[in-house]
Amino acid sequence: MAIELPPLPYADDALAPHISERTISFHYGKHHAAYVKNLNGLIEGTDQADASLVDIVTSAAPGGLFNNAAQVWNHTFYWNCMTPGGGGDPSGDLAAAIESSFGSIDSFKEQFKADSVGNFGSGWTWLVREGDGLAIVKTDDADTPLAHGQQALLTIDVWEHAYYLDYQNARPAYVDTFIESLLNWEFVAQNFAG
Ligand code: MN3
Repeated sequence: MAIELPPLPYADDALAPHISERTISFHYGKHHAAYVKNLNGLIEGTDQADASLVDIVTSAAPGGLFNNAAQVWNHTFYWNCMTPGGGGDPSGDLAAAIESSFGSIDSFKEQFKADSVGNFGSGWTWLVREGDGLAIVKTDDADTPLAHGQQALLTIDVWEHAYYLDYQNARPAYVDTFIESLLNWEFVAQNFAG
């Protein structure tokens, strides 16, 4: 059974003006779709043909199979980390865990922004569960916490294709907008509770 491109959790234009329909059409419709297509080409006729996406990501050696599988998983997770009318602050147990690990919600946001802006080249910045607490980690290229036994709670895609059409080289403005206007804290809370 082939790996499928999951539908977006909102309409193509739902994140505008922060992330335009044009960015979504390339990022989801071209980049994400291409990772799915490439992955299916790589597993077709192999003993991985019926494997789950998570099994492929966690078992693949470094290389094309891992890169395409991880990028499929990372992007699906990323789309869910945003929602129209997002932003604001977390609440409940998640808020308490963030305050415990980072001092305050604002400190978390500052560190997440600094790490996202400072992630050199193409990659991802994540909030993950680590031991009894939470941590911010950066990954390069297609790499993903899933491959390192860490539970992802939140991510931002900082590859240029995620923001170049809307923000050009102004990655800090994209990261600010992600945190202030798009971040889906409800999804983060579900992951935290799961
Ligand atoms: Mn991307």
